[in-house]
Amino acid sequence: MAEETPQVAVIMGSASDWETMKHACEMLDQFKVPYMKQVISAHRTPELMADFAHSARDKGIKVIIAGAGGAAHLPGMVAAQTTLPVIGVPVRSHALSGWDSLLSIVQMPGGIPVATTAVGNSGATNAGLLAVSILSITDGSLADELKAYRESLKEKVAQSNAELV
Ligand code: RP5
Repeated sequence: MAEETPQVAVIMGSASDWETMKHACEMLDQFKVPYMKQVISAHRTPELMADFAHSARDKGIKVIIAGAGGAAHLPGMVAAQTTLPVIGVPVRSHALSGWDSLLSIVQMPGGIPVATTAVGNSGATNAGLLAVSILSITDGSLADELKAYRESLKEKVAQSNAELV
């Protein structure tokens, strides 16, 4: 959806986060929400992170999804430099299975919020859905599509029950 102004920015601390963060992008693709994706590291490219955060709103971005692992400061540091909603996705780390990522993203001191999801792929999927949900506040057709998506989940449960026999 590169031809339209991105409404969501999906950023991640490393290319190694893509396997997780692609699940957020898949949801945005499914709902046809224009988005951009970029590797921006809080500790390797701090100036780029600051430029991105300061200019995001002026560029038309409405929601930022930020994924990172380990000492995962990207979501919090971006949130510190923008008033846009920031959704943090804790990426599963090798050393501590994502506990480090989760705790370093979720425990923001009062004043600078980061909406933190579950660790890993489910968290990234839900970050995409949460971004769609935020956009649906002012976009009725997205709200309808979200309703239809929920119905499809319901139908899958009914179908799986039918297959239990
Ligand atoms: C963080 O360190 C990234 O978000 C990634 O999850 C983790 C490991 O990065 P790489 O060493 O794979 O580049 O900055």
